[in-house]
Amino acid sequence: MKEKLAKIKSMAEEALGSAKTLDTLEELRVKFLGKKGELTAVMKGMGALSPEERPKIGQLANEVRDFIGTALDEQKEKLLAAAEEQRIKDETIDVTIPGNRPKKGGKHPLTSVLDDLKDIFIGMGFSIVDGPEVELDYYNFEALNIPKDHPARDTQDTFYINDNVVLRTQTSPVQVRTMEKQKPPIRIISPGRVYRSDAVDATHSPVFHQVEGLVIDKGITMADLKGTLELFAKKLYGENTRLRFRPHHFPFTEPSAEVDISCFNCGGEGCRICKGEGWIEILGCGMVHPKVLKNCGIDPDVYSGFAFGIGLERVTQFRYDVTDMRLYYENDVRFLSQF
Ligand code: 2U9
Repeated sequence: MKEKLAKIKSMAEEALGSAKTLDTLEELRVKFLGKKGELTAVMKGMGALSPEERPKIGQLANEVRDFIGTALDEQKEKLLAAAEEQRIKDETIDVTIPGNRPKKGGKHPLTSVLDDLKDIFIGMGFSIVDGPEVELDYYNFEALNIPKDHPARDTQDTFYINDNVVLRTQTSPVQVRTMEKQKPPIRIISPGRVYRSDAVDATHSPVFHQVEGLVIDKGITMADLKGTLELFAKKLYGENTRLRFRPHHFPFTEPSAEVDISCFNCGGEGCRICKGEGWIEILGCGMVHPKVLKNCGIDPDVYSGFAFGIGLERVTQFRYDVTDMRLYYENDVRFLSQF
């Protein structure tokens, strides 16, 4: 039995010394010290020993059990220490490696041009006014002298929420609401989203953006309209820009005009950008119709005013040479990162 115990001790010593994981250590504990382990088997056999031998072998067995227990603890400590050392090594930070540069965001081209437009008009004393995109038929059409049978009112052109409510087709209702609330002088621009029932292609979108302007005061004439728009165009497209007013018709202005700028690319010679015309149409405008003033509670015998409407997508197209409107809305970073 002595030999058996000595063998268990030397086997355990060797096996524990070479154990590489905590799982292996646990297996060895069960193998040597467990209920069905080798040492227990020896102790169970002690009943067959003589009374003189029993305490000696008993003491020896205890010594072997303590030895194995201590060896298990020591090996466990060693493994834990080695694991900790490895972890610290793995977590070492190389502070000399360059960091990951975060990608910088930027303004959407429409936002960028809108910000420029706002700056220009704020510089001329205009305020910026917001309003609802879901609008009453009255503010979008009726108050603006757009008659019941006007094609713009057709469901083919306008999104109807119900008989009296539409998605605004222009930002003009914002001006109507302002005139109802505020006495002249009024000098405002109303930028924002507008909706028309158009199919998507390179030049149409059911959602686009307008910047409309309105000036109302005593003695406002078409000279004020021309002067204001000329200053605006020169600031946006350069000092050499010339304007051309062509007669037009809008129900809410009289007289009305469409405005072209001399081509900023060729100066009027004719090129790809102006399609050989030398002129580029950028906005519509006119003197506010007396009926519209009256509808908004302003006496047309005392006050007069002018209004204009600018398509933001169109102005941006000429600023950045964007040839397809869809690019504005697809959020492709390859497009957006160019601005
Ligand atoms: C009130 C009175 C008059 C706003 C105006 C235009 C001319 C115009 C177009 C520009 C390109 C629409 O986005 S577009 O297709 N707009 O030509 N807009 S005058 O006239 C008003 C507005 C409000 C009370």
